Amino acid sequence: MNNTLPFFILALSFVGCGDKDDTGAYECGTVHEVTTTDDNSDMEVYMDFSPEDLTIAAGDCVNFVMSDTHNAVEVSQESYDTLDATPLDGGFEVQFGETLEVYFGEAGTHYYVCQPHVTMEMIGTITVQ
Ligand SMILES: [Cu+2]
Repeated sequence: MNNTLPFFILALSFVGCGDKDDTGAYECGTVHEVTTTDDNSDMEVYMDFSPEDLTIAAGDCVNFVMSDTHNAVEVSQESYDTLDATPLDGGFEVQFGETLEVYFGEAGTHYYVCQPHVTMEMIGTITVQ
């Protein structure tokens, strides 16, 4: 078992500017979860993040659990509004089949999309209060 890998993943995952503990890692307040499904028997469910819109407190984390056919890529509000999948510079990116905990340290709204399904309105928001 390679013990350094989880720390490597954590180091890559934080996009906010929050408090660091002694090890240099961010400490999450509440950890929320956003999931997707690969079961396309109900396309309404398949084409959605669950939950689609999430409100959290500053300092919380969101654990994105992406199934194999979806990703979650942060975009600008303009891209979100126009169903455009261009990644936001410095934004978070959760790859297909990846589980990634993302830290949100500051108030604001983050917009993200599933790139292959953005035109089917597979989009979501994280509102940090
Ligand atoms: Cu998708």
